[in-house]
Amino acid sequence: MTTDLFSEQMALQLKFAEGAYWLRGFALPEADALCAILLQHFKVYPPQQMMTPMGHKMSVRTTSFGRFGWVGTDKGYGYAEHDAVTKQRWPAIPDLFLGLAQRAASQAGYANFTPDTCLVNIYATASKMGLHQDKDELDFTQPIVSVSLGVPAKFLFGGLARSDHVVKIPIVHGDVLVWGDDSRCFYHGVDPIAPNQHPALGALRCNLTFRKAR
Ligand code: MD3
Ligand code: FE
Repeated sequence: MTTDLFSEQMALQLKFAEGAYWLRGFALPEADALCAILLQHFKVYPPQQMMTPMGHKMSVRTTSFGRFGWVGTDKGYGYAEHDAVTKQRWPAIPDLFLGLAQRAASQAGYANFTPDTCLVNIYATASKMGLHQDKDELDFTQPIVSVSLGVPAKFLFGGLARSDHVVKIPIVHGDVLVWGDDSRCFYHGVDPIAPNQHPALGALRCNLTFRKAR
């Protein structure tokens, strides 16, 4: 019975900019399993504080799945096939993750989403991400799918210019956002995470972003 109620809620879908969709609770049916896989993954592929292009250490920690992962050291940054610290390749994107990302993309109207990377950003209390654009991928016709798990966050969403008006959207555990078309290269960021507790992830927020890098 509860599952039926959940399916009703899952239908809540908001288009909040051209090409951008907020699928509230879309990942809730898989959320516990996603968290369990992530916690295992962290033991073998430890999340690292990457360097920004400007040489600053990020407050967020990052690890990856897929053929490509994100690397940011003082020697350079971008998508790579090996981790800069451990020299390992990353494991394949789990089918559960891939299926979820593709269903979210197709729900938002992007039929042939073929991500080759899943970046995992881990936010502790006070971690944040400054306003930036995601422009290191080759094919901007492919959307970006973001899955939020753990404690809530305020997502910052601007426009194509850094000076464009920024709106804040409250993102919770299980929310999925899809960005493509006109919004694909919009400025975005995350406000500092407020102290909070989540049953599966404690004080953490984990964000999965699925992209086609190459
Ligand atoms: C809006 N991560 O890793 S994901 C990132 O919550 C990043 O960890 C944030 O921004 C996080 O680069 C936000 C959602 C996201 C991703 C790409 C976008 C939002 C976007 C591209 C255009 C507009
Ligand atoms: Fe980004």
